[in-house]
Amino acid sequence: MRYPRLPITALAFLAVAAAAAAPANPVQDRADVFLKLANAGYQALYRVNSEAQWAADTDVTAEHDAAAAVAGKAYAAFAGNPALISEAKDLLAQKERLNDLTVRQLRQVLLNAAEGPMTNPTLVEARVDAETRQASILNSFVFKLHGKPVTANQIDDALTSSTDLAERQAVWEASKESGKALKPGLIKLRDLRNGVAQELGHKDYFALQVAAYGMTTQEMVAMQEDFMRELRPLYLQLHTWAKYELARKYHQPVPNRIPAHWLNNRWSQLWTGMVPAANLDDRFTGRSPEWIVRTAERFYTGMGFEPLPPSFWTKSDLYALPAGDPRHKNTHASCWHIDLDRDIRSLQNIEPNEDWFHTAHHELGHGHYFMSYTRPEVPPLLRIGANPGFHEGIGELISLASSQVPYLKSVGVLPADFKADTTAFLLNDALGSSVPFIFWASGTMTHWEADVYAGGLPADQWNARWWKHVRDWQGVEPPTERGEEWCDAATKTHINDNPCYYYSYAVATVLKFQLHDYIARHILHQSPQSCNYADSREVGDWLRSILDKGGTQDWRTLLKEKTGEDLSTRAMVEYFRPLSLWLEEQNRGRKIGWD
Ligand code: X8Z
Ligand code: ZN
Repeated sequence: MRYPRLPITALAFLAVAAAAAAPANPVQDRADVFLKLANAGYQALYRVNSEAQWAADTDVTAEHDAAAAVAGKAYAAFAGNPALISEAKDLLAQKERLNDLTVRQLRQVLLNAAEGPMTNPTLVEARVDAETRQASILNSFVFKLHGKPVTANQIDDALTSSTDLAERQAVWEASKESGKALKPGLIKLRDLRNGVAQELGHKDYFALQVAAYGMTTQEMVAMQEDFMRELRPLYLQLHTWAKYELARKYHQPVPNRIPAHWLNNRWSQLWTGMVPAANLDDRFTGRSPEWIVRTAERFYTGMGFEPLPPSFWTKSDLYALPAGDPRHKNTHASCWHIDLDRDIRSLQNIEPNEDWFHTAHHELGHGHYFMSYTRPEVPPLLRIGANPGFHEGIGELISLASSQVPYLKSVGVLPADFKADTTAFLLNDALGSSVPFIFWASGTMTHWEADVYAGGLPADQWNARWWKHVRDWQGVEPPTERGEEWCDAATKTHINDNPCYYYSYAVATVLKFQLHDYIARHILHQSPQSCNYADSREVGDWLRSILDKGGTQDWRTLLKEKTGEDLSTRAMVEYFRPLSLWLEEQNRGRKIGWD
């Protein structure tokens, strides 16, 4: 196979033209010329690649897979071109003569190149093929329960509603079948991903991903452990409360760790549905999936965000397929900036329930982030979040805002005369959206992927290590022993298609409380536990002043400038302080924790 090469002649021509202008700063001018070409080529090939990946993710067929692989290689041929790499390196070696925006773009050129460095085309080709194959298995996997096909939504619905522990265990076990099918591809991909990262001097793929934060693996893991240390007292109280509550519900003795199939989420990442006084699922019955996503969009436009373009509504793939539909698509949710311009699409499987209500708000957060930084001042290479956690955090913030009682009343999810039990809502919020989530994201997911990618953990220890992390960090255990014939980590979408990224969701969770705290106290002058941003232009303006920067500023500086703080769990701990006091009262006399 031959790859298209960067048109070196064009580069040389532009360089000569720039030199002829007798510039005052020839290095800056050379960089300007280079980046003009690099941005244009990047945007063009990014679009071609996204279109092909979109088709493959929303309709798994051999033809779409083949096209996705070809497009992935064409993109790498440009983004990982050796001429591009050496020019970016050469210019960065003279970075004191370049402005900050230029340096940031050149660094991004190298980060993009490291995903498919064409200094080693055989390796890149093997990676693209293996990624395509893995996505195809993931996106077309058919779960079976008692021998019959079930959708991921049906699995989640059964775990939300069934009170029969034997049935819950059968459903939970059915949800783990995909891991077996995905393990061989993941073993291959671990080596290929590490290989591409090492080609440009990164230690491994985990190190390449955390480089987007300007951090090392050790720094990122330490930061995640700090989050958990600071939130541990609250988590232990919640864990204790939850296991007593679940033991009562299922008429079982109180366990030390919580059996995974007692919780409603397949990975124990969110502990939803445990607080009847704050359970909203019935409130969505009879609503249409379209209402969910239109209501989410209203939240953003009400704050003065420009509406998503008409093509969002015609080109997105937002709704669940019925069981047995011949089309297969990814069962998770995502939002895509197809052309780094105004072609923005979301892939979801929306059904009218609380989970999808929050997910729709989350996804549109990505969409409005894309819209905000798509402007001439932000070059295509920097049409990214301040860091990946910022991108995840905006949707999480709006998801938090959309779960507050005054807002739910304003959109009719709750009746106007609804008397909220504030403790129940706070408890539901902690369990269902934030606190156990940190121990899953910062604990299990981050540590397992660091072990696998940075630590080179042998594949015959993957499942044992997975459950060690689940037991140690989350205080959860499997219903029965899980041997190495399983690969329970691989049942999580991101382990396959968004590797070494999940700590970004923990960053997003911590960040959402910081942003929310600032908005509630300094813009709205309301209580963080009960405030309503709906229709506030002032909140919208403040948020847009963060989002419209894209990747043009250092994330730490931006956060400090906007909130006066460094990244910190302070706001999250304070938000739940009233709950901590309540939990200590409820748990008096109980054994706290699992050790
Ligand atoms: O994957 C997502 C989004 C897509 S970016 C729906 N989230 C994580 C997950 O579902 O595991 C949102 C929060 C956690
Ligand atoms: Zn997201």
